[in-house]
Amino acid sequence: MANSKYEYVKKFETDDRLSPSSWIVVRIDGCHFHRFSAEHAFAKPNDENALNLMNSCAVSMLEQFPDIVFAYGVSDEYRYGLYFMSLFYMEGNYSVLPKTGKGTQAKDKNELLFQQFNVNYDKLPQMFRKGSCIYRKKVEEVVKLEDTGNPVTRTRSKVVVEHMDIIGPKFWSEHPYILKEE
Ligand code: DGT
Ligand code: MG
Ligand code: MG
Ligand code: MG
Ligand code: MG
Repeated sequence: MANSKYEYVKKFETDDRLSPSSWIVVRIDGCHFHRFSAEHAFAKPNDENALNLMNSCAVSMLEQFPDIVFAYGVSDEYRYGLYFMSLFYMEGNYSVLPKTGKGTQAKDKNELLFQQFNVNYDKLPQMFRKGSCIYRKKVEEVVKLEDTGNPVTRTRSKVVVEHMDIIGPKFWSEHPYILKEE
């Protein structure tokens, strides 16, 4: 990013304190992943095995660290969303990013994808199109059957990997418990 046209993003970094109700998102990006993927002959533009491996790592992260409530992976990067923690409250840089991006010109990108890789975006697997989301899903589990045959269930949290749209409100209204503190 240094000395590139994305240098301007630095301007959004400040070392002021976070307001107490801010979410913390840690972004981890593969270093020189372009070179790494060439050296290891990764499939272009998406290598399914590599993405699955990154997803497995992210699942382990959620299993080990209860403070991570949501993870989103795309390309060589993963973002981990944490409940606000007093430990990080005092230090670190953060960016307050403008809410609207420059128009994404999805049509142009799809055209480029088709020309360069002969890939039809609409026919790609969901993982390549939407990225990967890791979160704790509430699932009903049958623990035993009563004498009458009625199942006794309990709600359990299971770390899952899904590839769905998280930009719209649908997912969030269906899973309100993700962003609520226990
Ligand atoms: P950086 O982050 O500044 O050290 O540089 P890079 O090379 O990691 O570049 P970045 O993070 O801006 O962009 C990710 C690069 O990794 C980009 O060149 C596309 C490549 N890449 C990501 N996922 C895949 C994949 O599944 N297969 C292949 N062949 N390349 C991938
Ligand atoms: Mg980069
Ligand atoms: Mg970089
Ligand atoms: Mg990278
Ligand atoms: Mg990247």
